[in-house]
Amino acid sequence: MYDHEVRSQKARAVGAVFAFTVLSAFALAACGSDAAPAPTSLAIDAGTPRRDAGANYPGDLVPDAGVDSPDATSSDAAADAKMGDAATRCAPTTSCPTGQRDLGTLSGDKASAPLTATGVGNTWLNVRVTEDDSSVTSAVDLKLKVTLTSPPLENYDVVIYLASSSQVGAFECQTVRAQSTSVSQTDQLAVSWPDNHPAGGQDDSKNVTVEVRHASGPCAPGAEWSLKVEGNAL
Ligand SMILES: [Ca+2]
Ligand SMILES: [Ca+2]
Repeated sequence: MYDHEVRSQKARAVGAVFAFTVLSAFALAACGSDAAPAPTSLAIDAGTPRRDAGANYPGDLVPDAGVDSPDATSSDAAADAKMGDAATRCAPTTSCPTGQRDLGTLSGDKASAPLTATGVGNTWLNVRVTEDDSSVTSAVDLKLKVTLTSPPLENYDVVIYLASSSQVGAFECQTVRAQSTSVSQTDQLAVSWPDNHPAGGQDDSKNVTVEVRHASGPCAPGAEWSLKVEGNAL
């Protein structure tokens, strides 16, 4: 009889501990609403981004469902205020034909130093590709190779437009000459155009517009794409 009572007391004690544990778990879950839930998607939405409590995203940033949700870490407050909206971060700060970011000049048919750029979000860039081999006895086509590297968890693509004339002020912004939509971290493509060399010669230098186009990802601050442009290369 005594042993039975002891066993009953033990059983009640175990039951009480179990009930307390379950209730505590519910209570913690209810109190934990300030901590951002695990992200479910990297798609850009129209709402306000938020920081999560982890470090698994660039800049500790995740796209949200439209609700601002700073986490419990007080040092996040300033960063929360700086984040802005994903749609705003991805939006172009440049335009074409005017307002392109000028990359400079490189040679399309002789060795020259590559040009590079980095940035966040959609960007229009221009590079002047010059003809430098003007020999009348040889025809060296002009060539340009473009390599775009997307940062982790972002996918940027690259589109190339070739001006229809060699004039310094001629730009093309609509007729696509080449594009890459690879989902890997690297987009690479090349374009070339012929060296015309009639009697008297002809300058085949052209403006090439490079559009870095956002495909997916939060355009997280500090998560920069990297662009390299090489002349006389395919
Ligand atoms: Ca890509
Ligand atoms: Ca020529």
